[in-house]
Amino acid sequence: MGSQNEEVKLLSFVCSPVCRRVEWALRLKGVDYQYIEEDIFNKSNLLLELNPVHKKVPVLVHGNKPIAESLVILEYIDETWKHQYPLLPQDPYERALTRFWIKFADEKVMYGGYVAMISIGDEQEKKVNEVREGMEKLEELIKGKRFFGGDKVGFLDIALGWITYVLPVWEEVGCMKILEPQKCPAISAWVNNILTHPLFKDCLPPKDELLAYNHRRRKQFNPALYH
Ligand SMILES: N[C@@H](CCC(=O)N[C@@H](CS)C(=O)NCC(=O)O)C(=O)O
Repeated sequence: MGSQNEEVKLLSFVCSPVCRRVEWALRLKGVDYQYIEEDIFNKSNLLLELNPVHKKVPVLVHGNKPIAESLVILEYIDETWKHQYPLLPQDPYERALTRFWIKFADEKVMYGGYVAMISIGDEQEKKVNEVREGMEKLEELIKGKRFFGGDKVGFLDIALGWITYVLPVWEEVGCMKILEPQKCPAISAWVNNILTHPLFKDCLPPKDELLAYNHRRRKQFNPALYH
């Protein structure tokens, strides 16, 4: 088993919400790490060596062991530095529920939101409606709580944190509205709780870079919109 004291490196990309969640987890646990920015349009040999299957960031390297896939990395971090700020609930059923909602949120809400941003017309409208429905399910989950983790930030808050700062950029770039404060007042309050929390507010990507990157993605799929 790896020692907690071995060196930690994170191959990351500033605009990636799945990389950002790993940084938040490391910071919450108080783990020192070396940040390595990757150019995802011109991938380094290091990335291709460390994540030969998907060739994507994030990759966490602990000692000499690489780990890919952000949610797998988050669980690894939680298990390795288990006494420092546990992220997943201790009860197996609560843990299973947390994993269920993370999977739902990643597949339906995050991926759906991204697809909506790069889509246009009827296709975009259909996607926006699907993602809004997903958001309403998350609204039920957080009603009456400050954070998804209860009184303090937990695994779900880290996994869903992208909603607080990337979603508004996707909405702006895609000319769409997904998070409706009247329909999702608890999520809207949570967004504010996250954005004023010291962990998150000091570790967010610059908005201009997020806008530029996401416009670049939308343009790739709809070049005519950018003439
Ligand atoms: N399911 C993966 C998604 C990773 C992913 O899509 N990373 C993007 C950055 S947001 C990437 O490396 N893209 C490069 C590419 O698609 O070639 C995770 O959660 O880690």
